[in-house]
Amino acid sequence: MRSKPPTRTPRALLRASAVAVALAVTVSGCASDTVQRGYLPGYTDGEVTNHTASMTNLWVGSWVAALAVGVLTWGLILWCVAAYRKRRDDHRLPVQTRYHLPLELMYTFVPLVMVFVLFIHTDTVMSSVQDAENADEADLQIQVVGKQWSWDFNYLSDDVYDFGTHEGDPGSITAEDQLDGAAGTSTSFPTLYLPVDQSIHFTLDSRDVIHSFWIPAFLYKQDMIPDRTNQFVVTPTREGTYAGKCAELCGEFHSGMLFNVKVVSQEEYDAHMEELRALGQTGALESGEGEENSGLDRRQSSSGDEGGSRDVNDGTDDEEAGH
Ligand SMILES: [Cu+2]
Repeated sequence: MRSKPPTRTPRALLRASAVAVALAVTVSGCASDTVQRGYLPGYTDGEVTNHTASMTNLWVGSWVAALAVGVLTWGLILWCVAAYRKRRDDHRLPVQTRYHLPLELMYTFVPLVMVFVLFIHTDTVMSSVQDAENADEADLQIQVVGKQWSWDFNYLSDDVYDFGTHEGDPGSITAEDQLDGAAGTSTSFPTLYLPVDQSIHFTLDSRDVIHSFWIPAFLYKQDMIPDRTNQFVVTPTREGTYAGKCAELCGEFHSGMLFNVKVVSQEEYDAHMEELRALGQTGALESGEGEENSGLDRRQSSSGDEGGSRDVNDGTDDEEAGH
């Protein structure tokens, strides 16, 4: 390195950056769908909800902006290291820059502008998701109640409800377990039905501790807090079955607090509502805390005796057969 003329290094750097830029352009041009989505979950045949596109754009845009700032910063650092390195016959202290007002103003305002731009974009997407003004005009009102360690679904617009029961040790296989519908298999999880292309206003509550309602494919999660109701509005746009889970460490069996989401046609959704009505699950489960709560009683009784949980497994098996 030392023997090379000093102009070589900047030129080499320039060439390296040119190659990097060319590579980036090539890679982004033929990047797979997964890469273009910034590795977020998604499908090639359509967006999962009316929000997933804007969320993906926000995510990818933030990374591109961060990368651009990073490349510029790393480039300047490397350039300084190379261009202003100590030469063999140079024994003087370099120029020391202090109290340089324009530079310090730049250091202050450039990050402020960057944070502000990120904030504006985040706020725009967040407000469109929470959509508090249009909550009442949504096609459907659904209340989800988190509990240790399962979920209750109140289909308020249809005046029916469904409930999940706590799986003792999800994923474990004991002698009592059967292969079909055994504890911890996906058929025993509660299933939330949503009609495709209908706007749904979710209200989220908790019976006991803080949970978090998360459907990874919807790219959104929100906390469920005791004595406080959170809400958001979403329109599922792609039929399919998706996984849902609790995203807040809520106790011993937090990892088993799972549910399924089925986005189905309006006819299938109506049929499922009729199934729940036929099971006598009309009205809504209370969402507050307390022993008198019907949902909690149900959960305790069904997790307490073997017959109760068998009934629930049968119920979910029927749903599976119906799809
Ligand atoms: Cu939880």
